Amino acid sequence: MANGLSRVKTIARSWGTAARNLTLGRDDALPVAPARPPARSYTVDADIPVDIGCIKVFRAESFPESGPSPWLDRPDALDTIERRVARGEITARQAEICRYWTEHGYYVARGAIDPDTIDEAWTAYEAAIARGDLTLAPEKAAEDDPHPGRYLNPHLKVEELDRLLKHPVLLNFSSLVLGRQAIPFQTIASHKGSQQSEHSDSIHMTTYPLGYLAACWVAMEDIHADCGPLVYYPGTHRLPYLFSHDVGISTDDFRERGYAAYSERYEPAIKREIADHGAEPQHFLARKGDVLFWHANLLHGGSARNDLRHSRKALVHHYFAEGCICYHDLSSSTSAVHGPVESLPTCGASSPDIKVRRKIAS
Ligand SMILES: O=C(O)CCC(=O)C(=O)O
Ligand SMILES: [Fe+2]
Repeated sequence: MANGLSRVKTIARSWGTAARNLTLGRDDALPVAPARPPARSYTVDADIPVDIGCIKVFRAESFPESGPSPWLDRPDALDTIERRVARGEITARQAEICRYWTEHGYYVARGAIDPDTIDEAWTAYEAAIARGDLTLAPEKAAEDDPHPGRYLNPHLKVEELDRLLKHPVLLNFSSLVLGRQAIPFQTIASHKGSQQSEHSDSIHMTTYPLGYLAACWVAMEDIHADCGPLVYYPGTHRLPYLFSHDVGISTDDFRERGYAAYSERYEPAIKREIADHGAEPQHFLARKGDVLFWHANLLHGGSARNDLRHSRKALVHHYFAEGCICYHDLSSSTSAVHGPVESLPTCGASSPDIKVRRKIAS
């Protein structure tokens, strides 16, 4: 019995590691469709201009503190919303959503995607798996776990998923709350709950200036309370951003120990933040086609799967905004959205008028 239990624990642990490794920059710990070469400009729209080619270490502490913050994060957000409605730039309904976002850092759009689109996308995903175009790792939470693991960026292989990532409702919403054009970056498809520890996506997908990431979770079926729904903590987007440096993960630590360092230092720090601020969890109990959008810094994770038999079919999308440097703080690397490392411009080449940024950590 003890043996059986420890085997289950080992499986759960290694599965948990795999889940955490589903980080969102260049990592390849989980099955992933090969990335297409993107065509992003390197122009950075920041109060303190920075030349991407001059950055040596892509970590938060390498960048100056600089705005502009996304419009809904600014102290005058509510006034700006009113002015924009008065000028007819946004509707009264959009204004209501924006006020909600400013205060809570998320928004639930019920029935945002019609059931036929959902079914078409999921059927195409399953067909690609059945054809062997995508191979999912088992990521078993226990020996009798019937569902396969997550898959990173299936939209690169399945056209219907690519269409869903670029669905106007999702893109328009993300652009509205970011205040800049949203750039589709990534999809993660899952058959089951991730049980991923609470985190802010900003340690996995960081932007300079900060805050220019939006995520959404699309329910691809009705979500059962015992399947390990997405858990999120309203209002936590207003807490300070927490990066590797802040929790004592050095670049060497991450290079040598990878996500062991993350689970030792970052995950407990986030749990402490949640406890210290008395943040209350909410669970996304959804109907097929419902979508939860969240802010770059909203704390969230995958809750416990109380009943392993229940699936939890979902697609998570992440969108960056135009005019940012996008990087992976943990591994100190640029995001795949900027293309291959070799193709990054040299210092001074992309923005001839910006020679060096203020203070570059080496
Ligand atoms: O689906 C989940 O349980 C968590 C997903 C997540 O945190 C993410 O993709 O950012
Ligand atoms: Fe996340």
